[in-house]
Amino acid sequence: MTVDDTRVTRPTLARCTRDTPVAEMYEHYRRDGGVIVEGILSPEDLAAINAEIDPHMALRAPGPRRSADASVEFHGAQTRRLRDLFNLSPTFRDRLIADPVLLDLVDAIMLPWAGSYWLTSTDLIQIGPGNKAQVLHRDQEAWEYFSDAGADQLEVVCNAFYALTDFTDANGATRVIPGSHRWEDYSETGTPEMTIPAEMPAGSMLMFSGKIVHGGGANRTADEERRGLAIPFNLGWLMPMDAHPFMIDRALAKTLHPRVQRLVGFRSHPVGLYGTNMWHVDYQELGEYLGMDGEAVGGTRGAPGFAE
Ligand SMILES: O=C(O)CCC(=O)C(=O)O
Ligand SMILES: [Fe+2]
Repeated sequence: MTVDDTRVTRPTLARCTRDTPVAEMYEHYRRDGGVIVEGILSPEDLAAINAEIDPHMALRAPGPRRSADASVEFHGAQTRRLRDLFNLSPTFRDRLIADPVLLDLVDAIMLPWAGSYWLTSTDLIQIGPGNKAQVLHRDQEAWEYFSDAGADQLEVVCNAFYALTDFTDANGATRVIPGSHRWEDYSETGTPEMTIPAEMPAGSMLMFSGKIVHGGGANRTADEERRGLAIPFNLGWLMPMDAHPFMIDRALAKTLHPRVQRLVGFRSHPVGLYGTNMWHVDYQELGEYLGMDGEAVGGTRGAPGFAE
């Protein structure tokens, strides 16, 4: 398969299913800056996650809560957000985040650039009726330097955005500008007219690049809540947002899949410097030091088949 390297904006995003080969998903992602994977969650897992989240969401007021929260334009005045999914949802921590289809796709995106990657955060974003469209942005702006560096540099962050309810144009489906990862000038974030809604049925996932312009859509319905789950991943040598090693109890971490343990800081990160680990204890692999069962897995720079 060859990569279409034109700078022409495509008016749409490709749709795959969880049976589509990951290499093909990745090709779509590279060309358009994002790809939709329909039905990545089973109906059972979707229902279980929603049921686990419901009681916590019911207690959460809309709008920013703390001084450290983003501005109201970014957070959303009628938007409820919940972080800390590892403690709130067993189905999230044991199934959604440990899904090899998800992690193989993130490997394809991130490993050409670093030996490992972190889970940046878990962000449940429930957009309520009347919420205005979110300000258009690129997620990599969180690591300021990269936006000045422009398009021709590495992938800093990719965002796996799960629809936990149906995403429609009317209820606030994420808006994206396909192809905006290839723009010359990253100070440009386009206009709302250039965006398309990532409409998708509940249980689907939109994987999009930190370089693509996007934002939550306006919820123009009278009574529909749009529930999404953002789980971004950033390169191993950049700082993540959520302080997971301080949020997840060590006993709980022991129950996680080894691939997931590393995402949240309970395993070392292999790097290219003569086989050295980063995030270790006196040269000992962190998982070993902490008594995590099983082998540290994955994390080879330039996963086979996905080299540039
Ligand atoms: O809620 C959405 O659809 C997008 C949210 C988003 O892009 C963000 O908060 O960074
Ligand atoms: Fe975003």
